[in-house]
Amino acid sequence: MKNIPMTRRILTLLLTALFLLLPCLSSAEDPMPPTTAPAPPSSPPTLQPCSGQALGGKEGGRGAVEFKAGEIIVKFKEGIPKASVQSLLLAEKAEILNEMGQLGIMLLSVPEGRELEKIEKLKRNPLVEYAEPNYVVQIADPIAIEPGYSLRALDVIPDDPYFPWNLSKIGAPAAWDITTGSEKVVIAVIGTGVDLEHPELKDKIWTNPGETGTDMNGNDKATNGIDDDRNGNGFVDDVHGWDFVNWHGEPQDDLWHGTYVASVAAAETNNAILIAGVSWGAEIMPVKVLDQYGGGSIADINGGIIYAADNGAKIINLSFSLTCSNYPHSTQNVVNYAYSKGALIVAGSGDPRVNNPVPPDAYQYPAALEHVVSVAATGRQDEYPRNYSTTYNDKVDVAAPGVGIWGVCILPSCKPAAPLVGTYAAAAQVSGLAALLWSVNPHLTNVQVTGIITSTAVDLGDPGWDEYFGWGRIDAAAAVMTTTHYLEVEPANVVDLGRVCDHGVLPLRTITNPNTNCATWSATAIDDWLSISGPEGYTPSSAMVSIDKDNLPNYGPYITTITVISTMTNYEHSPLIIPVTAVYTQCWTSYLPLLFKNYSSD
Ligand SMILES: [Ca+2]
Ligand SMILES: [Ca+2]
Ligand SMILES: [Ca+2]
Ligand SMILES: [Ca+2]
Repeated sequence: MKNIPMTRRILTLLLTALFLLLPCLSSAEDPMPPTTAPAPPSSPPTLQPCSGQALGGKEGGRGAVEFKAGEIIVKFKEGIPKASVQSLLLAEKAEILNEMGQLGIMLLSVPEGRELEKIEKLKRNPLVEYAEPNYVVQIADPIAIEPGYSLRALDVIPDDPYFPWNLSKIGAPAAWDITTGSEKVVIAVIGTGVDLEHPELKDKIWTNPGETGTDMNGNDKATNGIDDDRNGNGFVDDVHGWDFVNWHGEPQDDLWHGTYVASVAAAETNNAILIAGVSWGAEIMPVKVLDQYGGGSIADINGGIIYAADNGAKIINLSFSLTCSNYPHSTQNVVNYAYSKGALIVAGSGDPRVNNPVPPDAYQYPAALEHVVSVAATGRQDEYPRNYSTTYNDKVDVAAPGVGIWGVCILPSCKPAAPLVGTYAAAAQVSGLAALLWSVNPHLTNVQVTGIITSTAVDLGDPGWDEYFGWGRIDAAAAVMTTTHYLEVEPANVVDLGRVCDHGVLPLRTITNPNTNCATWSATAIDDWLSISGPEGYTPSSAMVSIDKDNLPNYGPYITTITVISTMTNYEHSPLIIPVTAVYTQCWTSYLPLLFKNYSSD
C-alpha cells in the first residue's frame, strides 16, 4: 500500500502542542536528531524460486523446507455443492483436517510425497479457486548487538531503566504528552505466543469477556471446558487468546520472539522495570502459531489472523515469513478478510536467514501481501542497515528503527532484555504507534491510520517513497499530533453528586478520559457551587468534580452542567456538555431519611 503524503504542518503543531502541555506534564521535549540517509541504489525486487521440499520431521521449520508433508490448502469456488466437493476429495484420497467456515479455506491431508502432484491436479479442476502447499514459516534468527551507548535518553517521562533509544528517535516522548495509549486498543501478536506471567506484560494481556465470569453451574468460564462466547467463537476457554500449535487457550511463549515483539510494542511502562513500550496502554492478544523452534505453517497463521480479527484486535502484528518466496493465496485471502473487518495488519519487510539465505530485495511473505503494512528497518543514524541485510523492495510502506532495539527476553541467555536487530522489531513499533493513533481517535479506519503513519513519516533516502524506507521512518509525535482528537469522557450522560449534607463530607466525583492525557482536554463548571480540579494524569486522565457548599444558597435540588472541551488544534466530538445533579439537605434529613420527613426543599 502506498499513500500520497499529506501537507506537512507538523513542526508548527508539535511546537504548539509542547507549549500547551507543559502545565500538566513534567516531561521535557525530546529533540529530534538530524536525519542522515544514504542515497540507496535502486534495483528490482528478486523473486526467490523454491524447489519443493516438504517438511516431515519434528524440527519445526528449521532449514530450507517449504511446506508441511502430507498437507495441502484448497479453496473451492463460491457455491460449489458440498456433494461435488466430497466426491472430488474422495477421488483424490484427501481428507479435511480443518475448515475455515467463513472463508471456505480447507486444510487437507493427502498422501505424503504427492502434495505437489495433488495441487497441480486440483488447480486444473474447474471447481477449485486455488490449491497450494501448507507453506512453512519461520521467525528470523536472533541477531543481538552490543549497545555500546547510554541506555537512557535525557529527560524522558518513563522511569524504566532500559529506555530504548529508538523511542526518542521516533518522537515517542512527545507523542506520550498527548496519549500513552488506551487499554481499549488491542494488538494481536501472532507468533510464538507471549509470556503470560512476565511482569512487563501480564497486566496487559487481553481478556476475552465471553470466557470471563461464572457459568450457570457456578464454574469459572475460563476453565469450564465450554466455548462460552455468544454463539460460540469456536475456541474452548480462550480467555487470553489461542495456541494453534497445541490447540488450547494458553498461548504461552516457549521461545522468546512473541514476548519480545509484544514488549517493544506495548510493554508496561513507567513501572521502573526493564523497558518502555510505544503504547503504554494497549492490550496484547497473544496468538500462538509458531512452535518452540519458531516454525509454523500458513494453515495455523491463517487461523490465527482470522481469530484476531474476529475477536476484536485492531492491530494484527505478524513477524515471520515464509521460508521461500512463494505467494500464499490463502493467507492473502485471510488478510483481506481481517482488513475488511477494519484491522491494520503489520509485518516486518523481512530478515536475513542463516539456513536459507534470500537476497535482501526478495519478497518475503506475508509482508509482501496486499493490505499488509510492510515495515523496513533503519539504523541509529536513519540509514539502511546494510550490515544486517534486512529486506527492502517495492512492497515496503514505511520504516522504523530496527538495529539494537531493546525488548524483553525470556531465554536464559538473554534475560532480562536484549538489543536485537530485525524488521520484526521495526514492525512492532508501527503496531504500537497505530495503537496510539486509535487512542487519540477510536473512530479512525485502518486506511486512515495507515495514511497518518505514512504521511507523517520522515522522508529518508531518495525524495518521496523509495524501496529502502517506503514513505520514511515513522514519527510518532507528528502522527499523534496530526490525528484529529475525538474527545470521549466517562460518565458522558450525567454526573450525579447525590445528597450534599450541610456538615458532612462533601461528595467528590471523577470524570475520566480513557483515551488521552490531561493536556488534551479541559473541564469547566458554569455555576460557582461546582469546582473542578484537573484534569491530571497520563492515559487514562481524569478531573475531580466537587462542591463549594458556600455557594449553595438554599436547601433543595440543583442541576447544572460541566463543559468538557478538547484543547487540541484539530478535534471532533467537542465540546461535551455533561449535566450535573445534586440535592442540598440538612444533615439530619440525609442521615435519618426513614424517620424524618424532609422539609428542607423549597
Ligand atoms: Ca470461546
Ligand atoms: Ca469456557
Ligand atoms: Ca517497563
Ligand atoms: Ca524517501
